[in-house]
Amino acid sequence: MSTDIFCKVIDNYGDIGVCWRLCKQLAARGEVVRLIVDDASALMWMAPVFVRPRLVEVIAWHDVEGIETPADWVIESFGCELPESYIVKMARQATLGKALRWVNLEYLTAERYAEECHLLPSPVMQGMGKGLTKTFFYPGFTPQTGGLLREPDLFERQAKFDKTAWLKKQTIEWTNERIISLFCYEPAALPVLLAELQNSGQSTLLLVTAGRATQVMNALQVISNKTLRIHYLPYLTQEDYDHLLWASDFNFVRGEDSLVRAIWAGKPFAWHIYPQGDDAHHAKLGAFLDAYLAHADAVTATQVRVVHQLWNGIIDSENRPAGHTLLDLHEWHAVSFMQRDLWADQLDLVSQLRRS
Ligand code: TRH
Repeated sequence: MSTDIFCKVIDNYGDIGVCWRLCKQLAARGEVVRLIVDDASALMWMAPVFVRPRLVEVIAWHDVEGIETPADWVIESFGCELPESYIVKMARQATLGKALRWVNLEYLTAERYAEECHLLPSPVMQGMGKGLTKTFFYPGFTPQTGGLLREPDLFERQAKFDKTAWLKKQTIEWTNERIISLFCYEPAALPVLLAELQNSGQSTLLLVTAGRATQVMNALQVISNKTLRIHYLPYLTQEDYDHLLWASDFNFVRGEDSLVRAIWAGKPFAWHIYPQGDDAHHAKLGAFLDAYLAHADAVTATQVRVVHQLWNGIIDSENRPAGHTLLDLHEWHAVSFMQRDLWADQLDLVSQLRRS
């Protein structure tokens, strides 16, 4: 089985992050995988050459002409639009009788339309690809969707994870404080969070990820004090980013891929959703919270919703309901734990893809 995955990097790391995870999981099944990407620079830290699975070949988008025969499976990620020359080759293969699967992998959402549109075929009626059929694949949180990316050995690795040893290897000094990881855009409520942490009765080690989270912290000129120690991280490999989530007691995540990884970590987390111009992300966030909090008690559900509204700038700190802090973790832990197990019972994305 061979697969070509096409990826265009819009901004940030989600597009290439998801595609790379998909590449790794297909390669781990013994399949031959090519990633055709317009900007592979993030792979330098996300997947340095020494940790790359050997079966994934990374091809620059402008070198796509060099591909003579399209793979058995062609995955167009997030509507990135395949190069015409490649579509011509797909059409030629199809006329020679090759059974070729063309899948458009969509963004993850808990909104209803993911169930409605998952696996809808879209026959190409004109142009170079006339006669071919593209199938829409929607990842999601219910059995009626394409599921979530999850490696078969994920929980086994998690159970063996040694937090102390990992922190030491990363040269992170840890004196048993609560650990919080921070991966975010520019959340309006960040100063509120930092003030809460600085004035809290509990010591915290804040691990700040490289890139925008570090920049926003630098702009605020935050300095460590007795209760809040701040440690700035370099860019981590995807494996080590997972380890960071497992080592932390609370995770701030953003975009879609780190959200899924935070779910699998089974710890409480707050999601900074990728903002869209027309506020379409408000409905997306609401749909996710409905799913995540489906089994939570009313008090915890309200608390988690308020935190997400604050963190995503939907309400501002002055207007937050009385008694709500950003980090009251007690019951939240149980919610994450239970929901992780429920979602882990569903078939993972790669298995669903191969059955589709
Ligand atoms: O970077 P993101 O904000 O990506 C976004 C979203 O996916 C958004 O929906 C999309 O439209 C936009 O990109 C273009 O967040 P996300 O999705 O969590 O991707 C981050 C990836 O980076 C994820 O695979 C984890 C990885 N990562 C590392 O490997 N090492 C690191 O040190 C960090 C901080 C992240």
